Amino acid sequence: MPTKLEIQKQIAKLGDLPKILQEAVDGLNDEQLDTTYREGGWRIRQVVHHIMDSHVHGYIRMKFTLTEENPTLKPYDENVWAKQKDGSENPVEDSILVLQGLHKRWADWLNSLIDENVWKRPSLHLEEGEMSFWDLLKDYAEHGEHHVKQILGLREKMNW
Ligand code: NI
Repeated sequence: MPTKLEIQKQIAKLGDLPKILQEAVDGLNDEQLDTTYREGGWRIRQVVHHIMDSHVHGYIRMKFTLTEENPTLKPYDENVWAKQKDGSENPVEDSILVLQGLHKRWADWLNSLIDENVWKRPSLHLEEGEMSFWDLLKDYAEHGEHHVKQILGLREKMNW
């Protein structure tokens, strides 16, 4: 099981995501936002909306894992979600606004958990198998960072 410090580090990373995401897209125009981060990949705009789609699930999944016994985590088809109008055409600010509120609640909630045993609580992910409450935190903290790196990588490559 992780140390208190490791847990605090991941919660802090989760809490910082909206800010670093906002910085990553700062100053990009619509044409730039509609550029794919790699050939055949999602456009930057879709990546931002995908983070929101994913992290709304993440928050709910962690809530269920804490409040129910070994819940099955409902999967969703992220590519289909990324093709929906709101996930592919809306301003990125729509999702960043949600993420600002969501991640504040998420990090505040996780910081309020005192019982160390909560981090071992299990859930069932249909593709990944058993996942603990700690696995979920780590995965979502790293997930946001991973996509921010894709955006920053494109900006560097394009010299934006
Ligand atoms: Ni993703």
